Amino acid sequence: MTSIHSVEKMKKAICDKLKLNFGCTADEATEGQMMRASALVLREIMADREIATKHETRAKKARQVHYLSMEFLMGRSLKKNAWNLGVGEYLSKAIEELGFHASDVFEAEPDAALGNGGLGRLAACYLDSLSTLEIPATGYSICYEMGIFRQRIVDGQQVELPDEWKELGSAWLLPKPQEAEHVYFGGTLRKFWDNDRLHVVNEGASEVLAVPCDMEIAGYDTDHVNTLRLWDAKSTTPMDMSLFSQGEYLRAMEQHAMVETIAKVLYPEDNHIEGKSLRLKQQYFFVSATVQSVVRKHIETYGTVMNFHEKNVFQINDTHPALVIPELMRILMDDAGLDWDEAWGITRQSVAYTNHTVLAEALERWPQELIETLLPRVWEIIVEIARRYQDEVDAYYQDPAKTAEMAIVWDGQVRMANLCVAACRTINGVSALHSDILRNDLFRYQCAMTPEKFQNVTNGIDHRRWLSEINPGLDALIVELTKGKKYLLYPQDLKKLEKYADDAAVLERLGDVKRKNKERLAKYVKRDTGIVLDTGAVFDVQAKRLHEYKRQLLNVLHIISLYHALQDDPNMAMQPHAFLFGAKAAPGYAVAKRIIRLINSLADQVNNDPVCRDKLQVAFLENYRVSMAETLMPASEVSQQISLAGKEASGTGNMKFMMNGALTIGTLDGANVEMHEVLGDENMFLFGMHADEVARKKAEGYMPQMVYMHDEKLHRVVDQLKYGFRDGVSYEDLAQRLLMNDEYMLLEDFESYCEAEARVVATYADAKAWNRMSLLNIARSGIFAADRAVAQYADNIWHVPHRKLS
Ligand code: 26W
Repeated sequence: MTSIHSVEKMKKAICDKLKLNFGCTADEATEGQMMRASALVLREIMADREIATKHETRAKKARQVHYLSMEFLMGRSLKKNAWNLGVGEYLSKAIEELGFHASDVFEAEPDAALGNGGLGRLAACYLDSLSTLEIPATGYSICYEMGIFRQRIVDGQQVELPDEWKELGSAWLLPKPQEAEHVYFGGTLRKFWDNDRLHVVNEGASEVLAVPCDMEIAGYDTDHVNTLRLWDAKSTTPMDMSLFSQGEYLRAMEQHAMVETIAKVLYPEDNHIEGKSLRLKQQYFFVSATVQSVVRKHIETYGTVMNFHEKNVFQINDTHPALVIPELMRILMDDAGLDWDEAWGITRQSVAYTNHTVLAEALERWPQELIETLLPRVWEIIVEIARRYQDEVDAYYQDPAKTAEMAIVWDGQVRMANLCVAACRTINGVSALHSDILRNDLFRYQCAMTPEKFQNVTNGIDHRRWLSEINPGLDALIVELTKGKKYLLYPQDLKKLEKYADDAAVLERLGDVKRKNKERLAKYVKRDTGIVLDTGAVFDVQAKRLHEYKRQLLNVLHIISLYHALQDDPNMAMQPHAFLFGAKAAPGYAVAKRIIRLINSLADQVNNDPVCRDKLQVAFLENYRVSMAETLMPASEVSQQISLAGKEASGTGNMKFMMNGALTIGTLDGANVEMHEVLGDENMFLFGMHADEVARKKAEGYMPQMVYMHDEKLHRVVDQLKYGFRDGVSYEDLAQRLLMNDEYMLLEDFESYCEAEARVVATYADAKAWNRMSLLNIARSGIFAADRAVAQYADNIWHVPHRKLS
């Protein structure tokens, strides 16, 4: 292995890769080629360490974690990997000395956007901590050819474009065809008894080859390197030319195309099920390949499956990989020859389930016929699990209503969450409030039967990426004030900042860091949207998926009210205020798309009305994604976390903003509750109903029209939606939605939200007070590090040892 621990050595290593892989010198290389060559240099170190880590795990017979997720929203890796490997400086300097701008080369890397939002980004952050905590772990997912769509705004509306990331992004992938697995769909079951054992054979099934493409995951300050294994789908039969001669060329082509659609594209629905058979195929495809490969390796090491649960644990990221339960049963019974009770004993100890949403429309249910025809053996096993569980429930409650509610198969549907709760060793929510809702509401009857299975692990974020890497100015200040880099491995060290809460010089420097970051963002926004942001304005940001429960529309209603105030009194003194939005809507979610268009109509109005000059700005940032968040978070001053209480499982953007010194305006929802616990009323801007009040109000019969009639300001704002703005588009549909139904109770929380916004602005007027709050937010954000969350999973759920960070 070539050493790269100096600029000269790094330059040589890069040039060698350029020569070997692209047949060019640095002078002739493109930025993309530089990026790929740099990636290859880093991979050479990681590959050695990955092999060493595997050998060690095997030699120690260590228990392993298998993290199954339909989504890993990795973003870019070049800077991050260099940073984790401790060669960030050498790499940047080498690139510069070879005649490039390091930032241009880093930015040439496409985001690996194999995820929608929170759940996918969480999985990516956890991979970093799993390696850093030296836990033997592997992530498993699908090697989608296209990740989440690229968003363009055309005439104010969202247009989706394909995200072809692999051209450059595949620099991180190592295909391993020798470790391919076969996955079968359809067919018919033939059963026979032989040697006192029931044999099940699936005949006439169609076969798909699952080829692993591995990505190395380096931890920080450790040689431990884990793997993210992404399965690609390939046809097993080479194109059958005999069919061609029989005039069946097209059929042969179709077969190929059908198989390879499995890994074509990530489904862009977030928090909403579509029930498409291709999605079920994707789920079974990656789950079956994963279980087969894990069991195969287990048998290679131990020669038996009887101790499988002692050496392996599957963590499933929401219910999307829930088929791991019947698939493991199938393999243990049909391939390894165990009987039902033996297989069940192993399976139920091997799988743990994390729930990430309580929205009814996001809870997966599959039509029975779909599973029955696509996965006949898996279907039989699900039916048997369901039957046995139903017997238990009947015996416990003797109440048909509860049996119906808790059933796994009911009314022609398979309910994946109920399957997971019945089969898994633990069930956990992702914030204190969310886990309470699981225990006391969504799964209350199951929880009464097995309370010990229900846990909480509040989410966390990779603070090395989301603070140190993306906010070098703040990192430098922290390193200086806390006297070292200890916080990188021990985030609670951020607490040391608290003693500077009243140090005027420090607070001013904190303000300077923010100002520079705002200037950097303003440049980006100008390049991207043409809008010239006033860097003296307060940067008030809502960046997350577009969903009604997240209430971007509430933010809009408030902005319209400010606009009205300015129209009534053009001379009104006002703190300049820039409202920034970033959000993708699921392509089929019409209301979400209307809200995007509304934001753009409002932006067009406000940004072109002289009354708003130097006072009010609105910008919708196109194509919100991980790499944009990396520029956005350090520059944000106000973080909008305004979901209806009880709906946002945790939120993780809220943590990223806080860590970068933004102050939160938010409801007591998800992890905002824990945030409030450490910050108190005085360091964040709370508003709105609490979850229990929401429930009570809904039960009493909430009438949005009454609120509308009694609040003049709100009345005018809602009417404005009907008239629309200068582009002539009416938003009467959205107004009607609020007045007739208002499922997420925007009107009820409007007044309280406006008051909280007023408090934000009043506080901002006092720069010192603001920076003090900002400093305390950073100082107390350590609990939201992913290292803490992953250590809790390791201690309380997986029972695996890990590196102790202190
Ligand atoms: C089947 C369609 C579908 C796709 C994705 C349903 C549900 C999902 C995800 C579970 C949605 C999601 O990303 N949930 C978010 O998970 C984050 C990580 O735990 C939480 O912080 C967010 O609050 C939650 O909305």
